Formats: sequence, C-alpha cells, structure tokens
Amino acid sequence: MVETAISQQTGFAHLTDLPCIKLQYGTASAVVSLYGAQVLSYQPQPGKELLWLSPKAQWHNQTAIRGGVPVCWPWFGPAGAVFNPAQDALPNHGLVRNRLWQLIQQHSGPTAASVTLMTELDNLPYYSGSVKLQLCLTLTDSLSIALSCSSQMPQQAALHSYFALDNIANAAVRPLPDSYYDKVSDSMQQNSSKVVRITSETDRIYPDSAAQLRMDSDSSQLALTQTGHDATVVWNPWQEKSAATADLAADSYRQFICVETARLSSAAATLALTQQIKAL
Ligand code: TA6
Repeated sequence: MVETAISQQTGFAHLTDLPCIKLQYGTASAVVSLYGAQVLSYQPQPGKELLWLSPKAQWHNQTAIRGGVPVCWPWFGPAGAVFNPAQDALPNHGLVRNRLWQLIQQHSGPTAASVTLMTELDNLPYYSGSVKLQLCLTLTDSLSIALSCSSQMPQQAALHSYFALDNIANAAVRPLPDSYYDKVSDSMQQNSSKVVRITSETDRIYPDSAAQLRMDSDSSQLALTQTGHDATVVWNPWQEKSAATADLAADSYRQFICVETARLSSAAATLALTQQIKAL
C-alpha cells in the first residue's frame, strides 16, 4: 500500500519563514505555500524537482513569489477595462498571488494526498459581493492543480507554471497551434511546426490549444493535461529581461520555461481550470 501524508512546514528553500504544506504520496512529494496558494515543488521521486523557484524569490512586502505555479486571478497580465472600470493602478496578474490563503480541507488516503486552499475577496474593483476562490492540489502518480470559483462573473485565470530545465536551449513544448499572439512584437504570428523551442525572448498566447501537451528537456519529459482553458501561454524572458528583473538572476532564463494553462475570456462565467503534471 502507498503511504500518504500531509504536514505543515515553515519555510521552503531560502524562504525560511514561509508557511507551507507538504504532501507525500509514496516517494513523491509536493509543497504548496499558503502565500498565494503557490505550488513551489513537485518531486515525483526524491531529488527530481520538476518546478523552478528563483534563487532571488521574495515573499515579503506584497511581492509575488517568482517560481513554482503562481495563481493569476481574476485578470491575466495588466487589468483590462472590464476588470478596472476606475482605471486604477492595479497589479499585474490579479490579486491573489500576495495574499495568505486558508487551508480548508485535507485528505490523505491510499489513493492520493490532497489539500484545498481558499481565499475570499469582497472588494474586487469591478464586482460587488463576496467571492470565494479555491485551489485543490492532488498528489498521486501525477500532480493535479485545480482552480475554481462558482461565482458567475468576468474572471480570467492562469496556472503560470515555471518548469525547471538544465538548459533552455534543449526544451521543447508540443503540440501548439499554428497561430499565436506574440506579446513581444504585439502581433499575430504563424508557425506551422507545432513545436516551440526558445531561442530569444518568448511571450506567446496560443488560443484553442490542446488538452494534452508534452514538454521535453535534457532531464525530464512531462505530460501536461489541461482542462477549462481557452489558451496556453509560453513565456521565457531571455537574457536582457532576466538581468533587468529584480527577482531573477542574470542567467535564470536558462533554467526555466513557463507553460501556462489559461482562461483569458472575460465573459461572465464560473471557473474550473486544471493543470495536471506527470513525469513520463
Ligand atoms: O505569462 C507571461 C507574462 O504575462 C509575461 O508577459 C511576463 O511579464 C510574465 O508573465 C511575468 O509576470 P510577473 O507579473 O510575474 O512579473
């Protein structure tokens, strides 16, 4: 029988005072921070880390943690007009990356270890009423991250996963649609190869992307299964932006690729977005 466990821990990596929860399923483990409900580690086997955390990540002074799986909600990127009727200065990627979430449920049994974190907001700039957002993390022979909100309202969301690499030069993500919005050049682009490799700053939104993706690198092959999304985002800041970003080191861009499961429609709807990560 597989042994499972859930425990509270203070600190992860150099973030020594960060409140976290560790899940174990046999020899697999995952760590999630209560700050941002951000998954920081997933090791399908001891020592085989699939997620990347910046050595310069911070969590004090309202800073979002750079790495792991940030939760972007209720908007993605800068707040669009729907989310920001008063045109205030609002943070990139929403309001929940720098809040402490509550642990509301945990279960460890022979088939899985799982926890549910929740945060409640009653002061959204564009919606009156109280809104609950939940993140459910389930560890089995894969890690499943599910973000949900039952309020019918405009809400964008992304699971902004940073995957660890030995070298960005050898990473490939497939299959991705031919057509994408390129944020770097602010234009629609076409690429019929289906495979994305990173050779310069990359910030792409692929609408209508598949439910099943594969990420290959020197040290890992991952199957990514996504549901509830209407886009996949692929991001790497490359050299210049890596050096210019306070919580990245100059060579950080070599060490990760973001493959993000996103719902970017701003039509009023409930939310159920999942990304499952499985080492092949
Ligand atoms: O998902 C890609 C992106 O939106 C990029 O444009 C880049 O800025 C990145 O996310 C990181 O955003 P952050 O707010 O975490 O610095």
